[in-house]
Amino acid sequence: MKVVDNETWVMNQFSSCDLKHKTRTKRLQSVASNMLACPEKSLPGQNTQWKDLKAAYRLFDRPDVTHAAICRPHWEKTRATRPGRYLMISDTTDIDHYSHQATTGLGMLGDGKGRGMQLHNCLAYDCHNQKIVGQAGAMLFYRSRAPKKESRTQRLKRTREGCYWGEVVDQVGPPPEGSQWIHVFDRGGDNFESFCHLAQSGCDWVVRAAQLHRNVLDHEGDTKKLSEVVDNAQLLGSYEINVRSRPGVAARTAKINVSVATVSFVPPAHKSSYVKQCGVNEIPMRVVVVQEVDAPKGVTPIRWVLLTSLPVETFEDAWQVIEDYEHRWLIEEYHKVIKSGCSIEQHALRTADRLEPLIALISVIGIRLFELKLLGRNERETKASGRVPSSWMKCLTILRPNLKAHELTVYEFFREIGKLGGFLGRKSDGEPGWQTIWSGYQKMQSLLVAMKLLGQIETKIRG
Ligand SMILES: [Mn+2]
Repeated sequence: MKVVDNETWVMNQFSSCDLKHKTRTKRLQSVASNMLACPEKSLPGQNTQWKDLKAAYRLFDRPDVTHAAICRPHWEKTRATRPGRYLMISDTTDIDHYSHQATTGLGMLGDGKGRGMQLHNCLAYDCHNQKIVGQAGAMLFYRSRAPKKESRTQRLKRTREGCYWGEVVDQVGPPPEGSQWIHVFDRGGDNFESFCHLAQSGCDWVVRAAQLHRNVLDHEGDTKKLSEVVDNAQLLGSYEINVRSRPGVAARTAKINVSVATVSFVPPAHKSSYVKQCGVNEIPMRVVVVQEVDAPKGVTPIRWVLLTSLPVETFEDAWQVIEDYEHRWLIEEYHKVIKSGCSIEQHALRTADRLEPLIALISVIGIRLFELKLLGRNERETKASGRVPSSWMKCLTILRPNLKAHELTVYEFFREIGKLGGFLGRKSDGEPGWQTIWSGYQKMQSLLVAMKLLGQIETKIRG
């Protein structure tokens, strides 16, 4: 896959956004380009001309410019996967706008002191090519305070956060012919309703169990607590991992047992209205148990209980499920990109309605930045020239005249970008960190802007 330059990328992502007026789509593209040039800045820092800034504010103020309208073309592109195996990794993150007291329409965060909204994202990952495909779906929601004396029926009627996991599964939809999509959820997504959506989605899943006290049917059809099934799961094999030290806990080599069981989930005694009407009564799945044995005294042993629709017969099968779950770091990293890389929480707009489309734009821009970050890691053989935009290559040649830029691999190219941001690149330094690649990318972007301006001045003088 070729890395396109920023302008082409912005065109590909946003030119087909339906904002009910062509000039708005054009404006969105220029706001996006300005954002990509310095993603960590605020809107006034990105749109330095007053007329551009005003136009950006006006854009986000239009009722037709919504979160979904901006993201939809990107989502559709992401969902058109080529045949292969893909992970659909979801998670919720808090967008905290506590520091902007003037913004209205925000919800509650954490213990009720924070103000902001929740962003639930689904990220598509191509297992074979080891790369991010894009965002496959997302939803924004506002947490409301539960009424003081809430009855069970009231609680079941109120839209709860657990619902969004399933709703985003529906939004993402079924995979195209030849593609296998595997939804990956952490414990936040473990509720019966989510599994109803998953079972009907045409997708597979790997979900970390949160509710071990729930009743399930074991392989003989007897009702048991999930925790009992976990304790009696069949051992498939074991492995050892090195666990790094944490404050108060020494580093150790942990011995991990991997076991498996077959269960069926059944509806809980108190059903939400969705569960009542969806008609799902039994959801068969496998339980993969990752359990540390002989942990030292005072140390909480590692334990993951993973629920999956994937077939698990052998240790290798179980290993695959564990590996799929371990890819969750990608969504956590993506949330870091949009929060610290794109300063999503620093944007001060007057109402939540205007923040929503801005968050949409940042979410898509964040995919681009995240892709660039991961790209270098996996391409240690391919030559960078022909893969990265020629303007980037030119930039590096100007900034590092002694470097044979055209002989670099993609991996080396991004290491050099990291060096522009202060990465030393000695043997002991490992891989350049997020912040250094970032600041190197910034330097390259400012040089690109300068080169473009210089070109315009030259044409003017010649003309
Ligand atoms: Mn989570």
